[in-house]
Amino acid sequence: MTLNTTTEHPVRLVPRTTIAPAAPERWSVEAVASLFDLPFSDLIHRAQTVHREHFDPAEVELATLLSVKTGGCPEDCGYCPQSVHFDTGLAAGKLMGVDAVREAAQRAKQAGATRFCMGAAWRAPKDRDVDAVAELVRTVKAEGLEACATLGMLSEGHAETLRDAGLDYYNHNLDSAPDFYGEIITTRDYQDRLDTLERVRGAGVKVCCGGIVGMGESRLQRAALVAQLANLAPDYPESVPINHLVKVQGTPLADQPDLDPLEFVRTIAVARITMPRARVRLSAGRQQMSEAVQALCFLAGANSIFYGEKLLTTGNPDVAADMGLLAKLGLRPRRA
Ligand code: SAM
Ligand code: DTB
Ligand code: SF4
Repeated sequence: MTLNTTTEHPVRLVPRTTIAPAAPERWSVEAVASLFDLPFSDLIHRAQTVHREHFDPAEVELATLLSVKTGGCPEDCGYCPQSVHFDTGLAAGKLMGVDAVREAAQRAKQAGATRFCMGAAWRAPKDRDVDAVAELVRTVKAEGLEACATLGMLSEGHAETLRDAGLDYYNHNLDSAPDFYGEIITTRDYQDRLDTLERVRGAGVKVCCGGIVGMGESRLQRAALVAQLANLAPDYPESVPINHLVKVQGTPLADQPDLDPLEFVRTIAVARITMPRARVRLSAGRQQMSEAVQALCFLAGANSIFYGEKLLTTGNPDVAADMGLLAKLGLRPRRA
């Protein structure tokens, strides 16, 4: 068994024929599934080893979310409280203005965040929406924060407009394995998502792309999601949010049975191993998770969290609780 330190990914600790990609930079679903199937301690050891080769294991990125345009979305994503197809009691709003966004960014920075992500419940923004968000991006950048936006599908020129405003990352998730996707969303297809990701890459904006775990998918389908992410061309995303389904009353997934928390930890570890240089974000669902499970996620290679008491529309641990948890674990926030 050799530790390959010359090629960056994948780092191999086991013979290539057993658990390694089929070709350089390409992971087969079976190879990813084999990682999932490892004994837990072997999986965590391998993820830790990869993590420590590429990152300071004591450092965690703090990213704050703000819903700049809430609700009223025409898509039917089965997990989402913001879809018009489901009655979740959420009031739809208009795009927030520059002053309110500046205040939120200042508060996030004051609390220690280095990254600020703006989410909008659009299927696809119009040109004028993108121009308005570009102004919000400039506002966030002026406060000395990294800027990320997630606005739905982008059309020609949109990624360039956002890039020119200073956008660092565009978030657009694959959400699930291709063969599970149709059970969750019918109003846009997998290829639409891949097309938007290509536009983002093409404009030179960093890609933030991940998915949701716990929607009723099989382990093989979790492996297929990770393989899709790891195989994205020309490279895997710089930032990979792994969301745990937040069950919201009124959505079709409200009564989804709980996923074994260790399976969520495994997903984080497998993402870390297959995408060694990515920021792997322990994303939605932390409020419903024990501190022990979150600690396992950090051990498995997560090095970013959403920080601040709200995600987009649902709750997140408060700042004091997160600072307490990081201190308990000897972790420290990434500096700007
Ligand atoms: N409307 C845009 C889109 O879908 O591309 C951007 C905002 S959308 C809310 C961003 C992501 O949030 C989704 O792709 C999904 O991964 C995540 N998300 C939404 N609702 C969630 C839930 N209930 N639990 C976990 N993740 C969720
Ligand atoms: C991502 O992957 N997770 C964030 C962010 N990208 C935009 C959103 C999580 C939303 C959780 C449900 C809610 O609060 O509405
Ligand atoms: Fe709309 Fe995004 Fe929610 Fe889907 S996930 S319903 S696109 S806001």
